[in-house]
Amino acid sequence: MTMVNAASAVPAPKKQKISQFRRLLWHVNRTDLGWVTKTALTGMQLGARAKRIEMLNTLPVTPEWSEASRKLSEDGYVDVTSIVDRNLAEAVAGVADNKVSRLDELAGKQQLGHKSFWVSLLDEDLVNGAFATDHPFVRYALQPSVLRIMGDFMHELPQLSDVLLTLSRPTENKPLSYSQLWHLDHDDKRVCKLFIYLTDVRDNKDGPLTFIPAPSSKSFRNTLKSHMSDDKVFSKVDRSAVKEIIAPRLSSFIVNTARCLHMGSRILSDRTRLLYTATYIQPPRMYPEPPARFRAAGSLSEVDRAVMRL
Ligand SMILES: O=C(O)CCC(=O)C(=O)O
Repeated sequence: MTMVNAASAVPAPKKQKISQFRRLLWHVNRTDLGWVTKTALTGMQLGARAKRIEMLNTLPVTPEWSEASRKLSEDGYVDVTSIVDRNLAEAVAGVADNKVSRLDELAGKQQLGHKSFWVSLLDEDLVNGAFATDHPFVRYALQPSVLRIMGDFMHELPQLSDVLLTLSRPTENKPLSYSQLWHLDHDDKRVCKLFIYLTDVRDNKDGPLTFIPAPSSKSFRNTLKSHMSDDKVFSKVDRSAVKEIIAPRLSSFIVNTARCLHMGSRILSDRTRLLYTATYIQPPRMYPEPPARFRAAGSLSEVDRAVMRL
């Protein structure tokens, strides 16, 4: 008698095979093998890359910014509080404070997604999901110092992917989830985030952004598991490697979140934490471009347009 395996008797539909292939590619791209994909994509757009290098070189440079870029490359993070434009940071904080003062009204309108401990407060500023380029959140992300520091690290003008305001609140006795667990960002192969604390982060009850510098995070680079518990992480890395960013309101820092294992928003008691985040990647993007996140308003330089793909 011939036995036929039910699974092999019916051929898998073509579509299913494609999606399995995509899933596999997605996993592979998260590991160091993803550099093969990235290099191939970059190779197909060498002209665009040359132009982005040229544009990076038109930006001003100072010894302090070069040192910050060196630190970002070596350690995976750098404090830029003394480098960034304080007035722009104040403008970001002004927008954020206004949103928080209307929290109940805004939270009521929002459809809370899976990250119920994060309330996104900027929805009302978007038109078709896009920010105007003269919005303080966008202007902060376009500062020449930031573009230069990140660009020197990426060896070309970075691409601004998103800007975000998040209010983190206590999750009481719920198990830790999503960004409260240790993870690497896999938006692309090179991802850096620019943060501003918009409330004081005085101790660990305020849920500081917490990370492990790039050299000590190395052993997690090819881990397929996306979010990890403390136990899992500390079975491989000594706790002394951990950096908690305890810093006052308007502190600003850049973290290479693709290379530094990180987590945060573990808010305790009655605390809340307000955080600005701008996400940058090294182009060309590995995955299909999402819908436009920025819409032109006011005058824009060639560099600004290239950074936002406008
Ligand atoms: O809430 C936090 O501090 C973590 C943020 C985070 O994981 C991220 O922006 O990738």
